[in-house]
Amino acid sequence: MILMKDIIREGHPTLRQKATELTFPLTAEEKQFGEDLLQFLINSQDPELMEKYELRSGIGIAAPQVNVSKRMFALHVPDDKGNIVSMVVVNPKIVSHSVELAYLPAGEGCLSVDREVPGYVPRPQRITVKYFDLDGTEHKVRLKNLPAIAFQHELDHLNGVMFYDHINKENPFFEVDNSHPLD
Ligand code: K1U
Ligand code: NI
Repeated sequence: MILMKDIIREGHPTLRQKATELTFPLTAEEKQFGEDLLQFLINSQDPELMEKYELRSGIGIAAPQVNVSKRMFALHVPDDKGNIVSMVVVNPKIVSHSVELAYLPAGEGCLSVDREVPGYVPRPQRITVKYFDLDGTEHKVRLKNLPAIAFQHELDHLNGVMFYDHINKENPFFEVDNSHPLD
């Protein structure tokens, strides 16, 4: 079971590395690790388990955050209708994205960052992605709004990018062209 003590924090070099692709079939350990990533998110969103294990709530977690530099992450995030988008993602690619950008008005947080970093993180509002699941089946899906933002936040972790790299240094609340807040 993944706990907060297993999550590395900013300053750790793994968070700045480009993670390596996985090869299929995955090993039993790699599959179990993917399931553990998703279970962490489910546990972290359960008020009782969150308190019992002192978890910070998360909608995504990437393998490098657990010091595993492989291209895998999990999402467990509500869409606009309140349906949960729950997936373990291996070797993801964004195949296309909207010109329109969206940002969370309260900014982004990160399980690897133990401080508030104010500012907007504008990202494409809609993305079409390809990825493999733990069984090696390829998927092509469209995501928008919060699931799209979360997917991009986690994909950034696989490329050594932190959310605050996207914040305008001079004016953290600068509204770039084509961008609007998500409600
Ligand atoms: O990758 C991480 O560190 C987790 C992070 C991912 C994230 C994606 C997109 C925007 C912000 C953050 C989090 O999950 S922080 C917690 C969070 O945003 C949240 C938790 C529970 C409910 C709603 C949001
Ligand atoms: Ni993060």
